[in-house]
Amino acid sequence: MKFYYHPQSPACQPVWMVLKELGIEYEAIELNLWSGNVDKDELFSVNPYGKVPALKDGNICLGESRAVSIYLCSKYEAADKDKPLYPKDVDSIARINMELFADLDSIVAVQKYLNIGAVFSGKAKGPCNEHFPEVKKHIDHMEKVLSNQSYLAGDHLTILDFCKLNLLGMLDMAGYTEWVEYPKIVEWRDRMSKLSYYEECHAAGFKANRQIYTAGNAKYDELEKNRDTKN
Ligand SMILES: N[C@@H](CCC(=O)N[C@@H](CS)C(=O)NCC(=O)O)C(=O)O
Repeated sequence: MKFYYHPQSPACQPVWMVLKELGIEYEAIELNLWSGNVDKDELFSVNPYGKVPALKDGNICLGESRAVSIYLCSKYEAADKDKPLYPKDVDSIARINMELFADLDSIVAVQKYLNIGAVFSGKAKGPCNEHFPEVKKHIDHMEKVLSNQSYLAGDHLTILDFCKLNLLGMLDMAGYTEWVEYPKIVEWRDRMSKLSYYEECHAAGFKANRQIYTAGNAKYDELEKNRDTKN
C-alpha cells in the first residue's frame, strides 16, 4: 500500500492516524506539492484531483481524506470489532457520515477565517474575523456533543475525532485562544493528545504551519513599515 502525503497537510492527518491506529503496513511517499518541483503524474494517476492524501492499495486508487479513512476501516477493521473507528451498523454509519460531511463545511469556514493565501504571502494580517461566526457554529456544536459523550461519535474513538482535530489546529494557527469557553473540547483534545501518534501525525505539522502563519503576519508588518516610510 502506498500513502502519498505531506506531514503539514491537515487533510493527510486523519488518514495517517487511521493507518497508525489500525497498525496497517504502508509505504509513505512524502510529496511537497508547494515546492513547485514535484512531478505530479504519479499523484494524478492515484488521485484524479492531484492532491494529498492519496492512497494506492492494490487496484484501488483513492483521494479525499474522509473517503480514504472510511475505505481503510471498511477493509481492514474486523467486522465484529467492539469499538470500531468506523461503525458497522446502518444507523451509526448514517450519523457519523452526516458529521463527516458537515466537517467539510467547517474546514471551508475555518479556511475563510484563516485567510491563508493572503497571510502566508504577507498581503494580509491575521484572520478575517467576519468569518468567525460560521466557524463558531461548528465549535459550539462540538462542545454540545462532547458534553454528553467522551468522543465525537459516541463513547469511543472514531475517524470523526481524527478529522475534527484539524478544525482546532487551524484555529490555533489563526492565534485563537478562547478555549476557556469550550471546556469539553479542551478535555477531548487532551484525551486525543494521549494517542501515541498524536505528536507525529498532528501536532508537529500544525506547529510548522503556525510558524508560517506567524511569519506571514511579520512579513505584512514589515511591508506596512516600508509603505509608511515611503509616504
Ligand atoms: N478535501 C480534500 C482536500 C485535499 C487537499 O486540499 N489537499 C491539499 C493539502 S492539505 C493539497 O494537496 N494541495 C495541493 C494542491 O491543491 O495542489 C481531502 O480532504 O482530502
